[in-house]
Amino acid sequence: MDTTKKPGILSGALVGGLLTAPLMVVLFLGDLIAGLPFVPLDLFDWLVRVLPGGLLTFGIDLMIDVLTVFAPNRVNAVAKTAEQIMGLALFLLIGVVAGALFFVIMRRRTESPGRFYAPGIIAGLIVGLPLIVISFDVNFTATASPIVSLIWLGIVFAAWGAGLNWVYNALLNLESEQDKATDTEVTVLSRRQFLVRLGSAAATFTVIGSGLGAVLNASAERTPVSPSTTDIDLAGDATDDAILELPNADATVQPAPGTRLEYTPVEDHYRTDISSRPPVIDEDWALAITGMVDSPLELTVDDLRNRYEEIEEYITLSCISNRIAGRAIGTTRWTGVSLQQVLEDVQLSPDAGYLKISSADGFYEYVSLELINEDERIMLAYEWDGQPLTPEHGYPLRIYIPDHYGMKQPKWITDIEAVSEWDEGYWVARGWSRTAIVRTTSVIDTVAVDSIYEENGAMLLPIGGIAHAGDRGVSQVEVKIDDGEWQGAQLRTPLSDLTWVVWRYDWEFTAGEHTFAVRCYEGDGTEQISRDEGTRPDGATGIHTMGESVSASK
Ligand SMILES: Nc1nc2c(c(=O)[nH]1)N[C@H]1C(S)=C(S)[C@@H](COP(=O)(O)O)O[C@H]1N2
Ligand SMILES: [Mo]
Repeated sequence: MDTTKKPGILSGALVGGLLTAPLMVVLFLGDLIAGLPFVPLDLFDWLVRVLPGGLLTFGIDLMIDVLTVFAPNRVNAVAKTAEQIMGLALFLLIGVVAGALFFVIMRRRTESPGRFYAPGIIAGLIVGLPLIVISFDVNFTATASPIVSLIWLGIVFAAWGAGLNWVYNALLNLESEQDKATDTEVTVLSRRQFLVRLGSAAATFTVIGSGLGAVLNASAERTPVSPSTTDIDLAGDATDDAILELPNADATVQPAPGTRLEYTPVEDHYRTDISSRPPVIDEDWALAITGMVDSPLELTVDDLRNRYEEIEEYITLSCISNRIAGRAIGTTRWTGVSLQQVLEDVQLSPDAGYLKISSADGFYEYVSLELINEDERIMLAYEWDGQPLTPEHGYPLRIYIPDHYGMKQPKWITDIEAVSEWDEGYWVARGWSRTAIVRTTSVIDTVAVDSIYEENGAMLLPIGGIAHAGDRGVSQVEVKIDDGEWQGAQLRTPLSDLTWVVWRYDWEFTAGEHTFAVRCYEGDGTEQISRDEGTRPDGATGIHTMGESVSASK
């Protein structure tokens, strides 16, 4: 038969794509129903781990830029979804390329296609094998046993390859039947008809399957999630009683309308993870403290609660990749125990210099014992906002280290190992700061043009936001309007000396287009860095400015 009439590279690409969509649905359902690995997200997570830090940062920055254009106020919320979509798209692309290659190779074959789809099954396994290896490497969410997962993935990829083979054969047979008819137009049409039918079957399966998945997912999510039973009403319509719960309830300075919430609801707290989904934690989880210690320990959360004094602190956590005025910063109440106390019980060897803290998702970081010995606030935390940590935020245990960016503070801790030598932690190895000390920044959240008010005959425009300097405190915030002088703002009593500070400045305004700028000083009077610096490697610095048009009518 004339090879030009055999199905070619484009049909292969199309068929590859059409079969990969249902393949993803099958994998997704396997995950939901039986805790089997969901390879597309594993593929993405694997890339995140192996890409060089610079390239990865470039990619993340690009994504944040794009999201900032489309969803400026919800960048963090949307970012995870965007990552997941990229994982699916990449997986689909692999299917398309594999389909194209398969058809190209099959065209070259001279023997007639067999009935058992051996070439397809082999192709499916060739594509599947590296993906299975990757999945086993980075998947921390599958609960099925590895052997079951292996068999499942082998079968699914083989079936996908057999499907490719089946479609190839079918297209080829259509061709030869049409050869007898000698009417080329009919030939083209029926091949097209076949592909259209295949496409609608694939689409139907994909839609129904993902619909089913969505339903299963929703019912699965509803059950275990603990409602936030906090009695602090964060929406602002709290009863007076509830407001008294916060330690700065008697603060006289109120946030300017439009300032971000001083106490971040856990569900709105930013997330930065190396995985698309939180790792699944073993039911018999216990923290293991090992290495250069005389008496290694295994501690459950209950052990921690019962054996050590509980400490509680209002804390602002921020990500080193948070941009000036970004939302990758949040404040909540942390509960746990002092790491110093716990370490007393393991009898560290005098030669131990660092703790290597490892997590259920493969993340790890080194903390120096010198730092731990001088700071009793360093906390193994099991609660946020008075509730056990959520799966996203590190259940069952995470560490808090004052004055450091989040990248130094593992969530989902499984092991603490005392070691003699320092080594690079997960993000340090990828080019980020070795020390990751929080940099001092201030942000304008609002120029409240809708809340202009009159006081003593003057019309005042509230301007406000936050300033943050790790545990060094904020002593002063200043605002500059257009080319005016820097003016002192009012500082609201913070929730603690480990949180951001809410500031406001009530400006006797003039109508028109204005530019607003803010800067702050640390507790000891050190001025914040005003030079613009990007997030990598040490965290962003610079003066935040904002333009706003103010009209006199309001
Ligand atoms: N195990 C683990 N811990 C981790 C991370 C992670 O990916 N895995 N991300 C770190 C980073 S970069 C930050 S900023 C904080 C974010 O904590 P959050 O997601 O609870 O806000 O967790 C840190 N701890
Ligand atoms: Mo981070």
